[in-house]
Amino acid sequence: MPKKVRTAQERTIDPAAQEMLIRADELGLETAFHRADDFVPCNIGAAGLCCKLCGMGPCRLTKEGMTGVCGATIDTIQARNLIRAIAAGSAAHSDHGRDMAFTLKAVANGEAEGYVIRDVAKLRTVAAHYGIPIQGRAPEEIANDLADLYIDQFGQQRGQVVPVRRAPAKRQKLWAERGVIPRGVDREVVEALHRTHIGDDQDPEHILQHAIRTGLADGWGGSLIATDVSDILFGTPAPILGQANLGVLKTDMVNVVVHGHEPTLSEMIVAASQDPEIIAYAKAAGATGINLAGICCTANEILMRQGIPAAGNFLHQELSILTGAVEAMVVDVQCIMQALVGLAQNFHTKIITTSPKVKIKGATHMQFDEHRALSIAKDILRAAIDNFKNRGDIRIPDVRSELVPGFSHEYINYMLGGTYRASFRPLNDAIMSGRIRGVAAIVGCNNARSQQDYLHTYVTQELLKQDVLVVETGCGAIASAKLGLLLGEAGLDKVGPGLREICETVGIPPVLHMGSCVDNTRILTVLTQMVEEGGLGDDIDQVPAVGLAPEWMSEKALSIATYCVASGAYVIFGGASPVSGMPDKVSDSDIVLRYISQGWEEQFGGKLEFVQDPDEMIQRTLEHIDKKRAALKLPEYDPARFGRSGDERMLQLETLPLEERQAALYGF
Ligand code: NFS
Repeated sequence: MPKKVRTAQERTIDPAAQEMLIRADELGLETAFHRADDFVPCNIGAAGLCCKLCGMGPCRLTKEGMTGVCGATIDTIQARNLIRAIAAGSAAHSDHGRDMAFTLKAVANGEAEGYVIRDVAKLRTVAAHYGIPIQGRAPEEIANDLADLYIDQFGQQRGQVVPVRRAPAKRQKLWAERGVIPRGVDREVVEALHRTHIGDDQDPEHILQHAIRTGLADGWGGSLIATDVSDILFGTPAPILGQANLGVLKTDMVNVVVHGHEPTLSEMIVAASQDPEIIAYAKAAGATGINLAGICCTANEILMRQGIPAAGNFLHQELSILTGAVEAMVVDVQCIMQALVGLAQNFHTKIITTSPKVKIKGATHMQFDEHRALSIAKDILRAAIDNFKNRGDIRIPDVRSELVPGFSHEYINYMLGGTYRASFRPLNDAIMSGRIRGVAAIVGCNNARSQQDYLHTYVTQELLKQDVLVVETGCGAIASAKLGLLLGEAGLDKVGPGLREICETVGIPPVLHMGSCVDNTRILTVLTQMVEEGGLGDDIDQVPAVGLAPEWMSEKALSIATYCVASGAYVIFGGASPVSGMPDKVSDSDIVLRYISQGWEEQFGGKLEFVQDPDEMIQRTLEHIDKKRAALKLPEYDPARFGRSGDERMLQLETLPLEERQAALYGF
C-alpha cells in the first residue's frame, strides 16, 4: 500500500505549525509529523499482542488461541504490556515528585541557592493535613518536616502513602477493602516490574489489580507531592495573563526555550533572565534582552506562575527550532524528542540537556544541581547569549494568542466566594440546578499520528456548547490556549446558555487551565472538594464528570487514566488502544479491554475506554454526565431554562424601550 503523506493542513490545525511544516519541506528537513507518515506502526505491537519480555521471543500472537513460547496467553501479554506502561508513567511522574521533595529539603536547610518558600500558607495547610505541628514554627522548620515525610513516601515499605488521606473518606474505605492503597511509591512500581518478569503473575485481572495500585502511587502519591511542593516553592497559581504559540519568539532578543517538566530549573532560569548582569550581557551581544518561552509542561509551570509565554505543546518542540530564532533549547526530563539534536544541527540552536537522568548524544550537557541553581541558570543563559551572533535566516510565524491560566483548586475556591466565603458551593449549586450540565477534564498530549490539536479543540468546543464546564492541563490546555479558548470572554458566544451565565457572573473563561500534567492532581482535589461540599453524592464516582485525553501518546497518560479510574472517573482516550486485540473479534483478546471498562467500573465506579471518533467521545461523555445527574436525582439537563440572566441578556434588554425592559426584568 502506498504510504499516505499528509499535507501541512492535514497534519495540524494550527496555522503557525502549518507554516513551519511548509518551511521544513522547503529546507528538506523532517519532523515527527513526517516520520509518522513515513512508517506505519506495527499492528501486532500496537494492539498489545507482542511479548518481548524474555529471550525466547519476541512472540507475536497473530491468531486467537496462540500463546507465546512460555505459554503466555494474549490476555496475559496485553495486561503485562499495559501495566508496564502504567508503571513507567507512574515512575516518571513520581520521580519528578521525589526531586521536588529533595529540593524542598534543601531549601528548608538553606542549601539551595536562589530558592525561597514562596507560599507559606500552602505549606502550613499541607503540613496540617498530616499532623505536622505548625503553630509558632518557622516555615523552614515545617518545610523540613514535610520534606522528610514526603521523601519517605517513595521508599516506604509498609502501610499507606499519606496523600491518600486527602481523598473522600468513602473512596479511601473502598481502596482499603480492595487492597489497592499504595504502600510506597517505589514499591508499587518495582512490584509491577517484578510481576511482569517471565514466569510471574499470569492472571490478567490480578495483574490489572496491581495496575490500579501502581497508578494510585502516581496520582495520590508522587504527582500530588510534585504539585504540593511546586506550589510551596514557587507559589500556588492564580490567574495571570499569558501568550501561547510560536509567535511569542522575538526577532531582536535572545530566545531561550525551556522544555520538559520540572519547574526547579526553569523557575531559576526565569530569575536569572531578569538579572541586570545577564541583561547587560545580552545587550552587549547585540540583542535587546532575553526572551524565555516554554514547551510542554515546563511551559505550563512557568506560564501559570510567572506569565512566561508558551511557545507551544509537544509537537511544537521541533517546530520552534525550525524558526531559526532559538539560541538555546534547555531540556530536563520527559517528552523530549531525540530528533531535536539532529534538527538543530541545521540551525545555530544549541540543545542543552540539564538532568543527571537525561543525556542526548550531540547535545551540550550542563548539569543542574539545586544547590547551585542560580549560578547554573546564569551559565546556561550566557551560553545562549554567546550563540546569538550565530543566528542565520529566521522565520517566526506571526501567530500567538492570549490566555489566562492559573486556575489552581485554591483559586477556584477563592473565586467562587471571595476571601471570607471561599467555597465550592456556587459550583455545586450550578451543577445541581443544571446551569452547568457537568464537568469534563480534557487533558494529555499531542500525537504525531493525529491532526495536531484538532481532537482536543473539537471535543472541547462541542462540550462547551452543551454547558459542560471544561478544565484542562498539559498539552491539551496549550492546544485550547492557541485557539483562544482560555481568554475571558473569548468564545463565550459559542458556549451553552447556562455555562455562559456562570462564566459571566464569576468572570472566568469557559475553559479553566489548571496546570501541567502532574497537576491533574488538582482535578482530583477539585472533585474531592465538590464531594465534601455536598449535594453531588459522597464519592467521586457520583459526580457528573468525565476525563478525556483525545490525543494521548505517553505512558504517563496511561498512568493518569488509571488513577482517575481508580478514583471513580469515567476516562475516554482518543486514538489507538494499546490493548485493542484482534480486529473485530469478541474473544480472549478482548478480556483486557472489557476488564478495564466493565471490570474496573464494578470495582471502582470508573472505567477506561478508547474511542476514536470524536463525536462518539462527546456522545459518551454527555450520556455519562446525564446518567450521573439522574442517579443524583438532579433535574434533567434543559438549556431552555437558562440564559435569561448574565451579560448577554442585559445587553439585549438595553436595546428595548424602558417599559418593555421593566416588564422583562420585573414582570410589570
Ligand atoms: Ni503530559 Fe507534559 Fe504533553 Fe503528554 Fe508530554 S508534556 S506530562 S506527557 S506530551 S501532555
